[in-house]
Amino acid sequence: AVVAPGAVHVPGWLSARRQRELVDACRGWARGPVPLRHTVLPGGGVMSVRTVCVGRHWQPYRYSRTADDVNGAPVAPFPGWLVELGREALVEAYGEHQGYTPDTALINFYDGAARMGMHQDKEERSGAPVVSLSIGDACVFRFGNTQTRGRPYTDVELESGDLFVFGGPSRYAFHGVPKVLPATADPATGMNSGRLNITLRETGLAG
Ligand code: MD5
Ligand code: FE
Repeated sequence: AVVAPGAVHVPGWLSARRQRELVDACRGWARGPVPLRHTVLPGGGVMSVRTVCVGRHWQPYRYSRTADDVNGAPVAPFPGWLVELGREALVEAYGEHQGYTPDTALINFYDGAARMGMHQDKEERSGAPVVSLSIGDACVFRFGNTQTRGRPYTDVELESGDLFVFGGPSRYAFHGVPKVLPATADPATGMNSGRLNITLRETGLAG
């Protein structure tokens, strides 16, 4: 479903097997070289979501090669199979992969109480689309506008296996996750509880 120009939601895109493989890969990255952690914002706020990065490390509000705000370690390399997965996602959403070459995955773990406030993703030096994959508990995803974090916005329920691609005019829309719907995960996906979200990005950061 095209939710807005460039914003495409594909329910149930990931097979159960692929969801399990992604959960396993994310659990591996969560063990190191940089541990899963609650990001601390410059004002002292602590995000309720726990995040680990692959390829490049995101810290408020820039990308780096090393996790300077965690343990200083270089982040895990971005695997070729995730580039291929990103290209498959673009073909599904837009009919062509557009040369998409993501270099970073941000992996967010939401427990039942975790939320993400309305924000824009502006640290990437590339206007390439962001690919979002959801596994585990369903959530309410709030897709907004490019001008303000308030209305108008559209609430979309994202379920395990869903693909969402944000490109074109939707790339810089405000968005957030106001609510996780607890106990909606199918354990067959590898997530017994909580929500896993994987986003693929081209950061444009050299090296
Ligand atoms: C999530 N993560 O469900 C979301 C999915 C984040 C984040 O927001 O920054 O880690 S990414 C949704 C997204 C990305 C880029 C642009 C737009 C939405 N958009 O323009 O709506 O954990
Ligand atoms: Fe975001």
